[in-house]
Amino acid sequence: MDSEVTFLDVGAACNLAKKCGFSEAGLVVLPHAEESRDANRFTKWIANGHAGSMQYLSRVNDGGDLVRARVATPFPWARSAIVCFANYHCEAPLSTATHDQRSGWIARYAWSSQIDARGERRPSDYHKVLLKRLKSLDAKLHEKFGEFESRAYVDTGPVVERALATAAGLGWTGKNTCLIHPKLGSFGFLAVLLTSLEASPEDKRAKLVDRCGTCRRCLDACPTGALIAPYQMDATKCISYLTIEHKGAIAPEQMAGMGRQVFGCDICQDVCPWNRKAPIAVDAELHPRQELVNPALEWLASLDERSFERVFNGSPVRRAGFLGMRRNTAIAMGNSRDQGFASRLREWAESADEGLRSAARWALKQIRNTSS
Ligand code: B12
Ligand code: SF4
Ligand code: SF4
Repeated sequence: MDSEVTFLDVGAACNLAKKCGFSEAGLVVLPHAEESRDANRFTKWIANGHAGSMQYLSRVNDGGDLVRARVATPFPWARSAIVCFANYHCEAPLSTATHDQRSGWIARYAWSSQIDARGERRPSDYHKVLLKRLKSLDAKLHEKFGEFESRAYVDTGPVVERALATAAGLGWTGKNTCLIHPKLGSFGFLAVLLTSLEASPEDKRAKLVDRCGTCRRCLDACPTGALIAPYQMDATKCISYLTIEHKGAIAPEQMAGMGRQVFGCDICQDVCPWNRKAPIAVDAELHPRQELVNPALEWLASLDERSFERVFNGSPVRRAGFLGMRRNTAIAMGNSRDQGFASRLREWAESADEGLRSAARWALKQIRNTSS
């Protein structure tokens, strides 16, 4: 233990985070200056029903407080947070670039892969990849500071990561609600290490100002109206929610807007000028799989449960589930208006699964309406 070091300082924290494989990092003293504002925004978002069926977001403690609204509620010992950013931008085309409606779109963040111990390329999942990096950062800090309390989270912890990232000076919240780093853009994952270490007060970074200006490309491009106002999303309308989080049948009025997105959605980031010059990530553990870029709908439809497991085991795509992906594929087929999908859809229209059945029946109707 280094007895000279009493405070965690931003330079040291960021350097260590970069050594552990992150593209960028910031440090925030807790509670931070804008915690009450952010807690109010989160509370209002939940009260408006914008979280839909994602019940884990609206969990309350015995005192009735929303667990996620303030870091101090679940983690009263937390004095600082190191917020890390891992770039996942890559060379592949944008979702908005293709006009081939017979191909689907899987969100860029889910393309990742790495070479396994046997030398084979296998799907990777950012949750696991980045948690390992956060744990190594945690271990390095323990070497330096000795005993202290800490928790490492990538996506799944009870914290609003984008609020912490903004407070840590990593970027600003765009009108599409994404955290935008001024140099790296928004195709980046966030990972948070909460610690009981006091952070040096003079290390507080100046918060980055909003650089969206008069732009509103994301609001105009969102096909389902999920961005209900600048900086505000109703997740129940977002294609990412519908294709990944929402289980079962999707309302017919929502299916047309989903276009060809079969897992997640990148539209409001693909149109964002801040992603145009963003550097390409070189990350062996998050290497894009070409077969997931503009995948043919017919290929996705042809996967049976076993081959689905082979292709997606270890990948974030597995979260949607086999039948969920079939449901999403059926909707994309309907939106393609391509007659060639009719026989596959007729088969699915008799499925025992309500989500798939209703999607396939809706899709057949779209195709029939086009041909009549
Ligand atoms: C639930 C969730 C979703 C939901 C809801 C998304 C949402 N906008 O709230 C759904 C399923 C739709 C979703 C989609 C996606 N998600 Co998501 N998601 C989460 C999760 C688990 C919680 C988010 C949350 O608490 N939302 C509630 C709202 C209130 O909070 P927020 O939007 O995160 O926070 C900011 C804004 O709301 C803003 N705000 C609110 N009101 C106002 C008003 C004004 C004036 C201003 C300026 C700001 C403002 O303040 C908050 C802080 O700055 C986080 C991980 C985590 N633990 O935080 C990942 C996370 C936000 N998701 C992530 C990703 C990658 C995605 C997708 C890109 C995946 C995809 N390609 O399909 C899309 C992006 C869609 C989008 N435009 O946001 C990343 C975001 C990285 C980044 N650079 O921003 C996160 C951080 C996961 C991670 N660890 O990397 N996600
Ligand atoms: S991810 Fe897609 S559906 Fe969701 S807000 Fe962005 S453009 Fe709209
Ligand atoms: S598209 Fe424009 S308004 Fe939307 S987040 Fe990017 S810069 Fe901001």
